[in-house]
Amino acid sequence: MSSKGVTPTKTPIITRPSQIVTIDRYILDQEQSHPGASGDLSGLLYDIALTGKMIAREVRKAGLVDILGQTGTINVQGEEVQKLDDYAHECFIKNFDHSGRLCVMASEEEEEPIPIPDKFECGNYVLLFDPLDGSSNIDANVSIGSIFSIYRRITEGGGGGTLEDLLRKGSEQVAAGYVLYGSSTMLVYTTGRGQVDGFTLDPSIGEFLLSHADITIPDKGKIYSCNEGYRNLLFDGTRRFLEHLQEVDKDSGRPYSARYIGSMVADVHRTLLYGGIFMYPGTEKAPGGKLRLLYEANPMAMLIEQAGGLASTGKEPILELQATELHQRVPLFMGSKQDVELAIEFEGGAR
Ligand code: P6P
Repeated sequence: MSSKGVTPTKTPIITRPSQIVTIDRYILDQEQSHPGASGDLSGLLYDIALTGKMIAREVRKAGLVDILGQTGTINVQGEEVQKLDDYAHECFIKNFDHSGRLCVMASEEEEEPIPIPDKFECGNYVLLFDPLDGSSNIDANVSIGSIFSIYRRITEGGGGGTLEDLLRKGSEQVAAGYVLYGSSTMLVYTTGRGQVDGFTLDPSIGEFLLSHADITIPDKGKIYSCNEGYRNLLFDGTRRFLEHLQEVDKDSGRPYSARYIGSMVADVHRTLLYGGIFMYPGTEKAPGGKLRLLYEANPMAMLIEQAGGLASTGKEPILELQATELHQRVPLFMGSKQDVELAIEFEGGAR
């Protein structure tokens, strides 16, 4: 039984709407179903859509203009910053810093919190974002994405927000989602209430149109997604879980297929639609894993669980972790409920 109280059939349940619904219309309808809504969250979601369109425009022409290649700078993760990374990072900041809806921001690309400039009003929300995840794939024309996570502020006083507003539990998110720059540009987001919806950009009119209403992840999949190059660095439980998925057993649908793009937004998007499990486990070299709790794990975990799946560190629910550092990393297993529950059994030594 998924978290929505229904047991999805084996094929992904993607309700393709018959009528044309723009994201602006959809956001407005959602707001009207919340009596007393201030409209601030709607405004933030409109700005996410705008930011996604601006970044999509540059990504689409990346191969044609000198926007490829390195900037020669290194980000807080010690990774080479790509020019498109820079552009995407600036897009988020410039589109949100004057909205009057945020009290503070944080970017996966920047060490410290990003304050709202004194000349602008502060608001009641907090935005964390990974401006262009998977950017090492840019030059290979592989799908990449932007990830966002929104909380209500917890500090009082109306002025600028603090680290306290940023270091949160994923379960406190009020909205989360991603923009996938793939064969088409898609915006997928949730504001909770068991609803995840996908919008596809029609570049000819510059509108995100509802294309995947009420996405529900299958209870069990047949795909696993993991970088098996690290097999010899994996802990025993993880290695045995992979071996279990690779055994031949028709009744339980094994062996699973392996799919790994190496771009989290693309791998999670496929998992959301087709089911199965995406995992970036801890290894002997990096026991805490690689992916960041606040910018990647929490928003993706909210989406997966709102679509009826499960997201775990292998030992505990990702959404229940209290963040203690802005860029902390976390091992993660997320996807179809049955597949993640099985992974947890192996991680915990029960199998
Ligand atoms: P690896 C991309 O660099 C990223 O942050 C995620 O998008 C992706 O899932 C992961 O790292 C890939 O890491 O170690 O498999 O190359």
